[in-house]
Amino acid sequence: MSSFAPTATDGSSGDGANYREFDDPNAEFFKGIGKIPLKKDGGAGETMVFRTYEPNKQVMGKPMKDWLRFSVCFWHTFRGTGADPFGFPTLIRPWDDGSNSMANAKRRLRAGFEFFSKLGVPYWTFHDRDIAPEGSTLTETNKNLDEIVGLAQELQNKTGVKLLWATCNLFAHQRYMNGAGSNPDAHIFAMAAAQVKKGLEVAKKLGAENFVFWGGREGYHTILNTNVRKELDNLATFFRMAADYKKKIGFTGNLLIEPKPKEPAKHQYDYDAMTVIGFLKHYGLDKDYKLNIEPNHTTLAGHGYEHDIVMSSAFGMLGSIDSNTGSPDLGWDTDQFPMDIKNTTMVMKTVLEQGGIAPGGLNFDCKVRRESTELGDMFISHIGAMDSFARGLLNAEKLLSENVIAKQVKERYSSYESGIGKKITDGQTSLEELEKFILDNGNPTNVASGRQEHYESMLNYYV
Ligand code: XLS
Ligand code: NI
Ligand code: NI
Repeated sequence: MSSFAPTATDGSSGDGANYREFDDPNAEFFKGIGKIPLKKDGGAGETMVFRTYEPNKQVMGKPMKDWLRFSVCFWHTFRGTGADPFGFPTLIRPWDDGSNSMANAKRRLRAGFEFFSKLGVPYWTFHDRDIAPEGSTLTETNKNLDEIVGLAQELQNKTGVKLLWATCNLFAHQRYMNGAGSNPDAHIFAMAAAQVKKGLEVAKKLGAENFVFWGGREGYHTILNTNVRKELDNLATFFRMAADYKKKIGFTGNLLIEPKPKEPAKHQYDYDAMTVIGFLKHYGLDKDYKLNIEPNHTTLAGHGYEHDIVMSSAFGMLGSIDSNTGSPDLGWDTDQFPMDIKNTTMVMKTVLEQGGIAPGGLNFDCKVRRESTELGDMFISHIGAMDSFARGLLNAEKLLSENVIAKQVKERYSSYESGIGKKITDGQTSLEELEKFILDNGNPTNVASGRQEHYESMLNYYV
């Protein structure tokens, strides 16, 4: 979220370009890059073309684009600077003067919409504070936001790019260092609530199809100073008010919670999918919220890449996906572009099995590496990830339509389809009856092989 860029004072961005030329509403930001074409036979060296993603190709009765519903996130791609705790920004964009001015915010937004259009994604996502600078009072902040939202509306209408989801940044400002909806101070809780109220209004105005809550600092660093039950009760109140206000203003998008186990907080309350589902059910919020799953968070929680996608889908709670990946050898949220076809195949298998992800989508909550400094890298990264998901989709289509794996999984559970197994499935038995079953039928002897390697080999057949 850092906007840690050098502030130019002379209107130049350091590479000869003058950022003021981008104040012109007709300025072109990505000169020399046109609409990204499909070129299946370009060879390995051509990475500025789609090899597999064909938005209108029919897959299981729907165009590819309807299964994938790609989205670009504004925070990484237009606010990321490559700065890290050890070094200065490396991603210096010619239109960005590094300032927090409204003029800079407008240039970034125009650059964003040109990028979305040339890439050919149907959606974008943002945090309130990504797009407009915070003022010194809530009134001033909301005024800034309204002005930029007006421009966003204009650009959405002009390009046809839609808003997959909006969210509030309730973690970057110093006031939120101890949390937002779980903050020990009621004044800060109120500030976060006011921010979410405005966020929902903005989401409605821009036709957002969802609204996301990621609880970056909803958690604790030491249990010694923390009343966990109080914080969780308050957090539930926070979510309940948001659901009520959504209904009150007639915002029809889905509300989504994005689990993450840690970073920045040591322990985050929204640890993983099952934790969030349990929380929502405990507080009676499960009809009002679904989940936005980010696989890099899933792996940080110590699970396999697709685990939270599968778990939330199994409970009808998979609302959207922040399709990125971590680095298995680094223990933090590296937010890399998903390039592993096995991972994308597993994700798309679940998406196909549940009949689609709408009104959610695949949002690229990903950032180019600090060392990928060219403007072209912004495209190549997204194109590569879109093609990876397109391939995953085609693999999953084949896997599901051949029905080999599903048939074998079904067979593995077939003992629950009749006799005592059917009674278990229907919840129509008891410990006494099952004891009698064992006494009559003897101990189980034919313990079947789990055949893990067989299943792994079958998956490899499709990848
Ligand atoms: C951070 C999260 C964040 C959310 C939106 O780790 O992934 O980017 O998606 O607040
Ligand atoms: Ni995310
Ligand atoms: Ni993340």
